[in-house]
Amino acid sequence: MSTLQASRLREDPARNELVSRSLESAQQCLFNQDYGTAFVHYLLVLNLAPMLKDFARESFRFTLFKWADELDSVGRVQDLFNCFEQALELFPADEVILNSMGEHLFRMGFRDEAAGHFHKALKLKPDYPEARENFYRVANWLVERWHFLMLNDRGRNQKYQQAIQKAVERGCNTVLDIGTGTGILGMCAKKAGAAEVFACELSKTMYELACEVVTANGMKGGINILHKKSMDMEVPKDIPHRVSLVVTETVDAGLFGEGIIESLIHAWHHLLLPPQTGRVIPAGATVFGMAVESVEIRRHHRLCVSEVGGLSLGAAGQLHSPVSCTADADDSLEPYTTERLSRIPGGYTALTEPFRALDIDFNNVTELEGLSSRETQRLHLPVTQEGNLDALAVWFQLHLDQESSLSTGPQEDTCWEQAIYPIQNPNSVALRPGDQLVVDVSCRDSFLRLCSISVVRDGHEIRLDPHLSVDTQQPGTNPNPTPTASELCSALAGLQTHQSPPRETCVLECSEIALLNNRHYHQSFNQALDTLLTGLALAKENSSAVGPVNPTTDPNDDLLYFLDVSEGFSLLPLMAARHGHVKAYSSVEKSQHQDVLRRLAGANGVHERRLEFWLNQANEEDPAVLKRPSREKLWSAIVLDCVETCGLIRQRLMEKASLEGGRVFPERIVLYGMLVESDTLLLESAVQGQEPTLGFNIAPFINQFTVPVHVFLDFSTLDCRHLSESVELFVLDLMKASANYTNREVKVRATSSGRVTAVPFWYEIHLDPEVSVSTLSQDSHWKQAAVVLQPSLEVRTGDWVCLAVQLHKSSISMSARIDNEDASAGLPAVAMTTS
Ligand code: 44T
Repeated sequence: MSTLQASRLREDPARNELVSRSLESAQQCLFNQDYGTAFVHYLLVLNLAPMLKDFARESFRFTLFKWADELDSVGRVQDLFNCFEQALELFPADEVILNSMGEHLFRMGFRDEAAGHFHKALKLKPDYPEARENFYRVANWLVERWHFLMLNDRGRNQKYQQAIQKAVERGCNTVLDIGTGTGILGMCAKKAGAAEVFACELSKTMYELACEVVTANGMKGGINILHKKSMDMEVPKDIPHRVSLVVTETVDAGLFGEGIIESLIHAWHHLLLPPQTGRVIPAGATVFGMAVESVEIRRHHRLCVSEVGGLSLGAAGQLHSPVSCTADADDSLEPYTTERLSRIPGGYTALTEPFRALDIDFNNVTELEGLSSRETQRLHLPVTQEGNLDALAVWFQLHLDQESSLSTGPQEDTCWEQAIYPIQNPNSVALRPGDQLVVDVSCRDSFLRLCSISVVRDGHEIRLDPHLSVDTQQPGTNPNPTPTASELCSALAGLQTHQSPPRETCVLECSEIALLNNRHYHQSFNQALDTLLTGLALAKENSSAVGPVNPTTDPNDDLLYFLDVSEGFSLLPLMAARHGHVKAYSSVEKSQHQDVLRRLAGANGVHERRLEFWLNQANEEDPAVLKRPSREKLWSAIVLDCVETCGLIRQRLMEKASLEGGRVFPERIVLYGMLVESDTLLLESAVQGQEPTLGFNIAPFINQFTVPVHVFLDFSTLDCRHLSESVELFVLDLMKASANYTNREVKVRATSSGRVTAVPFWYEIHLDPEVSVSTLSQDSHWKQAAVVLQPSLEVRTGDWVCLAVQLHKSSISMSARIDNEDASAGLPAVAMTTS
């Protein structure tokens, strides 16, 4: 304590007494690990004597974090956040506290709020690596990546601008931009000369961005931006009077997913002038669909294998992805997912011509209101191409006005993805020319729903989902009652249906389904497990042969303990348990998923005692401590899932790797990368100057949310030029977690001239010295990631590029420079720094 502080304290003896006693108590409690009491004492001290803040900051933070962990572990969420709020009242600009609160928020699923905290922490201290890493992980939620794509799509921006300009010139003088994003359409209206422009945006981050952007473009007074959902707006509270033009692009790949129908119905009733005087851009839309074959869609949405890793999957029941569009009324699953078909790995085949699924006029409120009560429309689509029915793909044309429209189709060169309605029949549906595919189109709870009902072949109609209660008899088809599925199955060679009674169904994530479908992955694990378990069993036999024999020993004594700490559904414990003399611990949490594993255990001859779900046993006092097998001191083997589906190393991997144990699976992962030139990656990560955004200054604002690592990349279909061979970038030894280096410089030779804009990377996962799996393989459930270099680097053929790779905790960063010196040896020079 400084003498100044000491002298100030002296001014009020009673208060000083209280402060110093409380401080002492705080320190004592801290020493006794009574963090709750220590925290209260610190709060008192710092509120009474703010001049002690600097002195006590470190211990206060430490106390807070410890206490928060305790509150967290007993589920006292509200208390936890109250503590953080009290702490932030005392230290509003403390980046460490902000970051830590962000981490708690994130873990509890409050991603937007978490991101806000990381962003604040980073603004306070731009070189704070923890906050930076955290921010990069969540920036995607705050400002979704499609904003960059849409803003970079000059064609789209220009079409909207022209339509808006025409409308304003024809007398639409008051404008509301619904879902303004960065404010671009509102600015178009203002620039076109609209007298009054209003804009609303429901996301807080986007609203704040729009305000910054509009100010920077000198339109602060000209556009009134509200942080509101349009449906919560009223005249005159939010806008003084009704407007003559609503502009909006609140549409997703499936057109209705952002709620455009509800927003427009509300706007027509409350915010817009009556039709003729009032109008909407876009004026309407036409939705198209098409049946497709795609291996990539198939392997992510339904189980395509009956056996993996020596396990028969017959007893698994019906497993499907969380994306499902059935005729069931109370179907709460997402009806579609999205893909950019032009870039889908493995390509796709169109099995029908594109068909018109729906037309909608946004300027007709009766039509909008009638949409959800429109009768289901049944379409008969001629099959034009032989192939497996894997999905219906949907896109649309947005009619901005009479003359101009935008298309989101698979053939167009746009930023748009298509909506994908996967088929989840347990058996494949082989279509051939001459067949008719029967599809129902309806519009329920604001989603367009497309459902493949049946296939008509040679006058017979065969249902794709035999549990449907709808009557499939159609004019023009066989007038006889629908034959049973099995009759038709034998009659219609090649077209199979599911014949068994309803089975247990269970939903898995798309990546979990793709993993189950990955034979090679499971085979590799099986091989490595075999080697390991045989080796361990032999070693055990040898040691017990020399030791004293104890006849009372528990038979469990000679078991090998196998722990799988993978997140998500995993068959590995079951595969291990099948090897005899193994007790396997699975980290699968959901009871439905545990049931599937239990059924599979039963059907594959694994005794139920040999498979346990360790997360069930976490004890009350300390849920984080895993109950170890009582006899055995160590795990014989621990399995880690090192790489997340998105292509990043799993967070806290090294902490998991240092669990006491014998063998760690995998033992080593090797990171590979390649220099590439890819404009696509640039367009997806940052707005490229003012040119695409019609001269408006938007880039510097939204680009604050640029992240240097692009995830969920498909390197196999990325539009890019390879500027080098692939090169080993980093090795992570999981058996010796502490021995890893954190920085490495790798030299790589440019094989072509060009501009290095990115370094895509992937992993070779070494299970043992002989067996490895690559996250780049065709049937992998992993995607890849790429570091986008800022700025990019010009190279000429033969140049040596020095890549400095850094691994901080589990996040990778890279920088590149040309380094043509010392390359004479011909071998890549490598420098490493250990942690
Ligand atoms: N993504 C397209 C969907 N909003 C576009 O908060 C295409 C996805 C996409 N604000 C790859 C490529 C693409 N009142 O900021 C959002 C949203 C806001 C509203 C106020 C309302 N009623 C709403 C409704 C939405 O509007 C903004 C635009 S939504 C556009 C969605 C490039 N993946």
